[in-house]
Amino acid sequence: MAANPTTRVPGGAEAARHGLDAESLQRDVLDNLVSLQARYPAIATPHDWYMALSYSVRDRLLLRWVDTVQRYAAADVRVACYLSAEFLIGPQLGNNLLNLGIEAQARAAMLALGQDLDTVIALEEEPGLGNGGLGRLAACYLDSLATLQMPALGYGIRYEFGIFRQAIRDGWQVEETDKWLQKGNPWEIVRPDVAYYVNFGGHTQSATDAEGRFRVRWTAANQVKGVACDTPVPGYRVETCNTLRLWKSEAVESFDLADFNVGDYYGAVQEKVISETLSKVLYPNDEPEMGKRLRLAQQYFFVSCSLQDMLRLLELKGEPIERFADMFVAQLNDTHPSIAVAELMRLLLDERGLQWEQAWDITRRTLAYTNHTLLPEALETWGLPLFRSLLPRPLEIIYEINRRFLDEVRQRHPGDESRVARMSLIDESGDRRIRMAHLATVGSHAVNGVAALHSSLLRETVLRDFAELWPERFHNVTNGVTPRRFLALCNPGLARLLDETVGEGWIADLTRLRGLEAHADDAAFQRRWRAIKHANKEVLAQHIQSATGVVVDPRALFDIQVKRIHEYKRQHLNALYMVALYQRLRREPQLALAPRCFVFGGKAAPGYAMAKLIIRLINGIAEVVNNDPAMEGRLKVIFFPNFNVKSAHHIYPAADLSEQISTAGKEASGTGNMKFMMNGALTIGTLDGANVEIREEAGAENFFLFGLRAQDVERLQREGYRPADHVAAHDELREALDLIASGHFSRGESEVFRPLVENLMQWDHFLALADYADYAACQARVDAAWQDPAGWTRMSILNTARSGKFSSDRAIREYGDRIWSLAPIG
Ligand code: C3B
Repeated sequence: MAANPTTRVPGGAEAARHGLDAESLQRDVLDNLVSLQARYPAIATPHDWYMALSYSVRDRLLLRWVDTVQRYAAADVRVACYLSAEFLIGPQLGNNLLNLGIEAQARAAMLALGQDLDTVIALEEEPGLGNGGLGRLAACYLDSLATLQMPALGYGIRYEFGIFRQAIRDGWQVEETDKWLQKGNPWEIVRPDVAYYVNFGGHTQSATDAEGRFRVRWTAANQVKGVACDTPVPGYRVETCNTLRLWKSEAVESFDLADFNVGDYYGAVQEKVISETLSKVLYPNDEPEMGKRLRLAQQYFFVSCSLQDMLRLLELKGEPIERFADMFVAQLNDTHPSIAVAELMRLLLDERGLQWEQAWDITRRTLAYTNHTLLPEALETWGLPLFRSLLPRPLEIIYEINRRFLDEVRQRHPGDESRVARMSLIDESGDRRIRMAHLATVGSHAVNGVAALHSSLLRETVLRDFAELWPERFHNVTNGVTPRRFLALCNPGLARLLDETVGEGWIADLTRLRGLEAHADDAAFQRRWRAIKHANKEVLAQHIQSATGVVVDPRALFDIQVKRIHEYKRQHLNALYMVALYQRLRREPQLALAPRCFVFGGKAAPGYAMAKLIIRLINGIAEVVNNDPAMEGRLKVIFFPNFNVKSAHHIYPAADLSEQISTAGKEASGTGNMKFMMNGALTIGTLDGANVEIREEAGAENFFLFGLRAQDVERLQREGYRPADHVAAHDELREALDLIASGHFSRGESEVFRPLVENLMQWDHFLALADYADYAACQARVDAAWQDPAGWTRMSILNTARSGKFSSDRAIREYGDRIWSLAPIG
């Protein structure tokens, strides 16, 4: 990990102006403090120092950035465009210092200026431009693409307000606006000259053009301008610096003027307000009924800008339109950008005058689709009236795609009209809706799931008919996470030990961690391993205390579940177990159970009442347990507010136990599970998502497995599941539910948790009660294993050692080989 500045100075000129040594950095920070922040050191605020340092780091990225863009423009290479409505990139400064290899120099420079680097880094606002797993995955992939020196661009939306900030009041989640841009964003470069217009509403007309060709003209009711806002994405210790290009919406000036000239000043202002609202706010997921129209407008807006940008880049390369798919591949991150199928067709047909067959061939060769969920409520569909009123021309194109596609289905399966209805891009069963997953599948040359189990379930269930029709198009690419941010950056203590033990190469080749296996039983090595974990737990304990006021003991087993709050993820299963444990300890104070600290973190969608009630329950349990003197030194319960990338940096390295307890078949992959594993946590989990592969890699003996399998879940639900039977059969479970229902955890108000308890007793859609007994038994095995420190440490070391597969570098190589036909050009 030691910095090696000499290999990273691209040229003498840069070396002179923006040297990577501490002295040049120090000089630039001072310069920037004055010239950009208009401050001198004596009166500079900590934030001024943050800005001055960040600009100095950005300057050091610029030459690489400009150079990379030039290389891509000149080379005859395919560029991967990652289209995603979310990029949860997390704080940039620390990561950019790491990737440039100048952390030590920056530390020295800041010290010479009387500033502490860690304090300055901690000031950065989190760019929360995503909800959770899907958005963070996109950010990890950008890091790997740059590190592997693959030509790539990220395309998304520059939300003015990212995911809400979560505060906890009286145990309830309260949402606060995320004003991440309030103090400016030093990483962003706005490019007013890179801008496109996007149509909304209005009507279409068909006519024959001068050459006698059939053309459609879309007369829009409204146009919005998208302006490019770029963020540099430097690879780890390489010259490549890719681009994340996010679109900000603006009103179209000429529209305003036209209205203004006819005297409709307020109308003009109104247009402007609507246009500027488009990229205002990120939609929290799991909210089926909210903000529909604006959400669809956002999707079309960023997709159209991105595709127009790709067409412009093709022209800059001097390539003809026929070569579009040779020069670009666009990965659709879930269905959110799936309107790209219709929009690319529209641009090729209406704007470039191509014939249908040729346009369709280009479109299909360009696009590829990643599915991230099988949950029916999360599969996007849009009602026809809404779609038509906003996007009349894309809708016509979708109809025509569907007509041709269904002809193909009918030819293959004559007379099978129920298959035709199942596969149609339009769901005609109720009010007619467009099925975006079908649109994405039909318009792509490759479709993939995000873990082996998920990809097979995808082929067997949601996209079964499509997998039958085009088996060769279906792939699996198991997710991965970047070891730069989620190991090297967030766990520097462990990173140093890894450097020393297996050499520094692990950061760019995570499979080298296998070299740790030889040390798994070495007592001295184990002691160092435990000391590092302990130090990380002390750091987390401090953060916990300042966030919640609760003091926790780092010697306890840190049992952590951090992720979005959702019934399928089953935080309530964990909560039931805590209540049972609490009862046991109250009843039998002598029980030889290891002290445990349960930590939860995660946001609930603002409109998801049950998820918010689960947060309230965890906080209710925390309040009772943490204030009960009999639980002192035995049990602590923490809800860590506002879990985000920034706080994740302290959480993963401090975990002993990683809770991955979703109902089998429901979690597509999970990526938090991988971050915990890398940092030496053991997993308690179901056979769901990537847990299956984590267990395979770690070895069954180093993983705490429990619960129903996906096929059991399916059978149980098919045959009629009766949750009450499980409660009747398990005293401890019944008592836990009774205690919750009694108001014990809601300050005596027995009404508060009634909806949760009743829902479990009657429906329990995610089989928490069916899995309870096995989960509790598995937790007892965890307890026993923890009481043997040498055995536990061995398992912890082996988990880190065998986490190599879960690097996003491996995942990106697979996308490159199997889906994009894309090689590094480093
Ligand atoms: C998530 C899934 O829920 C996770 O299992 C998966 O690991 C990640 O995507 C990344 O693939 N997901 C999400 O965060 N948001 C969605 N809308 C759908 C899936």
